[in-house]
Amino acid sequence: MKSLWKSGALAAFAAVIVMTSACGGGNGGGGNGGGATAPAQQGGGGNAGGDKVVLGFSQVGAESGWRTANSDSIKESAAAAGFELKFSDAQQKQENQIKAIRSFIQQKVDVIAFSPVVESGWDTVLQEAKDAGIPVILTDRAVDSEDTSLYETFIGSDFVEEGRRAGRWLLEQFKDASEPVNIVELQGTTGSAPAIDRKTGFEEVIKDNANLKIIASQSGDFTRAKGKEVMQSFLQANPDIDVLYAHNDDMGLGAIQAIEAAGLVPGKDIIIITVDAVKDGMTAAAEGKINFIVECNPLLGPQLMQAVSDVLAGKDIPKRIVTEEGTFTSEEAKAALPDRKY
Ligand code: GYE
Repeated sequence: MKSLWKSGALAAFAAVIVMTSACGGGNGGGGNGGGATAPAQQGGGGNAGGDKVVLGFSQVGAESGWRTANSDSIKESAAAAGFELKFSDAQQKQENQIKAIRSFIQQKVDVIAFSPVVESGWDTVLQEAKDAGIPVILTDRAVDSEDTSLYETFIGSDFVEEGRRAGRWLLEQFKDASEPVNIVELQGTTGSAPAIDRKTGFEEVIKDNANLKIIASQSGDFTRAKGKEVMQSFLQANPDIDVLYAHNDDMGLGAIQAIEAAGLVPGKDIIIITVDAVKDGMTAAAEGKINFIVECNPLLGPQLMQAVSDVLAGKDIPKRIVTEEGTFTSEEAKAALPDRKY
């Protein structure tokens, strides 16, 4: 099955090599520059002759600042690589992603890439892509399919490690605590890889100190509005919250509004840890409202385009490509903010 699509896509790939080298760029080239405006989406299917590589991409949605930066990176990098991008927004619904993937299969795109909103339930549609001879690349979020031959590679962060980073910082902050530290947790989208893994990694580390207790944990669906709403209910039910761990900046920013509305000072009365490190999160950290941010890099476009090229060229690529990232305290956020691209 593999060799079928590999040979079929070879001519298109040769064209790409010429185009990228003519631009003098390669994929890391000027894709994600700060003030650059996102290029217009490549249009619908004028390339039936196969002169360009056609990439179908099914995005999760537009739920957060991270997602916006991720979508921009993919659009910019596809344009820089000379690919025709068919971009589809699933509005956080798995059924929409499945529809989009089926439509890409029908359109006979060269490669399908997607960021799966949740981990489970992909085997059937992935098998359909495989049967059609179309390679699939996962970006950002993982699937739990046992048959890993259903996709070429998974490019994205190590979410368990992100959770551990959040936990390690907290453990260190409260290493001398002799009283219970009450933690509330805003989880990401239920069933999504980052929500599952960020919880797992965090819990794994904080269990070393029996005083660190998660007293409430609920999904805020990775959005600001839900983060605010759930934090309001946390505050009503629990008079004594010491720490908020939010699985992304946006939920943390929504929660900050709820904390301020309750007459409390975010970052002081309640210690706040988030994940992502997008501009709005970093700004809140620089202001001292968020105490610690674990970085999750959304700029996956260049790596994705490279993987598309490699797969079509028949190269063996690693089954897992992990994004490198760090962490920021308030002070570090202040220093990093002026150069932040997203
Ligand atoms: O952290 C969150 C977004 O899957 C890593 O999704 C991504 C997460 C990110 O909505 O802000």
